[in-house]
Amino acid sequence: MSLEPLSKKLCKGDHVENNEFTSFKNLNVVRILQDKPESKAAFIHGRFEGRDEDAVVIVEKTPFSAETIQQVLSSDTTLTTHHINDIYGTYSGYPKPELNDIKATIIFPATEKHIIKYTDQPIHAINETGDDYKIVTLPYLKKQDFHIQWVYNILEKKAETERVLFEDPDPKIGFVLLPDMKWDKKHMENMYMLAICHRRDVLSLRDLTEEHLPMLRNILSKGLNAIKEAYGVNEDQVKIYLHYQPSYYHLHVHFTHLKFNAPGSSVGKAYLLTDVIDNIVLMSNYYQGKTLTFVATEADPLYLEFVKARKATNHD
Ligand code: G7M
Repeated sequence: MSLEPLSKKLCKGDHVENNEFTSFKNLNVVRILQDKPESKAAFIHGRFEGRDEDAVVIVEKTPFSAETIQQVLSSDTTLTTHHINDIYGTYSGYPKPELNDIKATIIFPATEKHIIKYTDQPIHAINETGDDYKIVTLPYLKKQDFHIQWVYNILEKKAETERVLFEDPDPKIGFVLLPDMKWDKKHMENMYMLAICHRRDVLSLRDLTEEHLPMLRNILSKGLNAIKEAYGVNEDQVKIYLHYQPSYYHLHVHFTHLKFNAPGSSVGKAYLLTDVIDNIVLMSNYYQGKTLTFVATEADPLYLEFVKARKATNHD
């Protein structure tokens, strides 16, 4: 299969904007990693014809919008009948292509980790104590490459510059606020913004202490202000949280519309920023001692580290 990049293969250090596709031409589906009928999304492992690298493609049907619904419900949309019974009829409708868009996310080249991340698998809850973090999680994280190019591209204004909504450049308490790649910016009720801090030495919630309170409060208040000014969404309509475990170990905060049931916004993953601030005010080392429960897939290397560590302890 082949997706056709506009440019040649992206090289290390190349400008990221080059890795752009104009169609799905030549993309071969290797495997459907996950099919999610409830969110009308599918996660695909693909490969370009004549290329060795893997691709992960996520396709999602987009919601209807008030601006275009009249055009969808017009004579341009042809209908084929499924069933008619008295006053009830069901049909398949075929709106014009421009009204029938899908959101596509393309990760190319995709790593083994991406493929594992998007593969449907059994999941498990892990209760990670403060000691578990020091003995199992942190050594595992230290073996990983902490370099997160897409994050540094944003912070260094090499990518997504035009999407940045707000920036506080302060190196200690500053951050960049921009739309999460999951948000198409068309539907306000799916609003999904990301605040990425400028500091590079904070891996996750586990590292946070009272030293970080000024940064956390800054992200909370300036993030909410910027969202209200730009999108007219009030602070009491925004859910603000951190993920634990995150996918990327450089501290960032999620801002989503309260009406949006965003992936990863529920118990077992999301920690409200206001709770985080309060807990740290009560006890500076709260997140170094607290048992944190997270959910991991069976193929997640961190889950496997925990299985190994638990086995070793049981044998002691
Ligand atoms: O689980 P974690 O807290 O690490 O979430 C990371 C978030 O970053 C997710 O909501 C992703 O959708 C988002 N994200 C990931 N990438 C690779 C990008 C990107 O390149 N640009 C933007 N704007 N968001 C991203």
